[in-house]
Amino acid sequence: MPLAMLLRIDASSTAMTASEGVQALRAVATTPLRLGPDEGGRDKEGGGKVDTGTITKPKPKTKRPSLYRVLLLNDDYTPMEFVVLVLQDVFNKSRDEAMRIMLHVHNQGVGECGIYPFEVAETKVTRVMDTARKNQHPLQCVMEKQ
Ligand code: TYC
Repeated sequence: MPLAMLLRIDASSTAMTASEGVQALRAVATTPLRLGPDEGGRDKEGGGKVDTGTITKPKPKTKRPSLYRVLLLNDDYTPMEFVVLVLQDVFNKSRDEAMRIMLHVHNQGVGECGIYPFEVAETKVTRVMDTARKNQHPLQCVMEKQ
């Protein structure tokens, strides 16, 4: 409530009784001060926070995305050259790195092609599975949460 209204000191004011005056002064004394940003938004005693009426931007909360490992599985039928080409094309590996990963999968049964955020990993798995199916190879590709 504006001070002028509480104290009835505006043009349309009428006489105030003593108890009205005391009430008005109490209201002024108990109304929180609206402090500006340079006053730290704290009351004069340096106590708790006071509503400054200032709208501030909420702090942007950034979350790092969960990561997923994309794995190739070995089988007895998919040609080695096909696996190497998939690793170069889908996972952007060099010829040497693609060969290394393919041989690792061939010998160990499973191997990592890369680690990506969920949607990137999902897209890569889909691309591998789609090209394998189109070429009638049983190659399997899966993703697992890191
Ligand atoms: N084991 C396959 C072969 O001997 C080659 C192969 C490698 C297949 C890796 C799948 O993910 C794979 N032709």
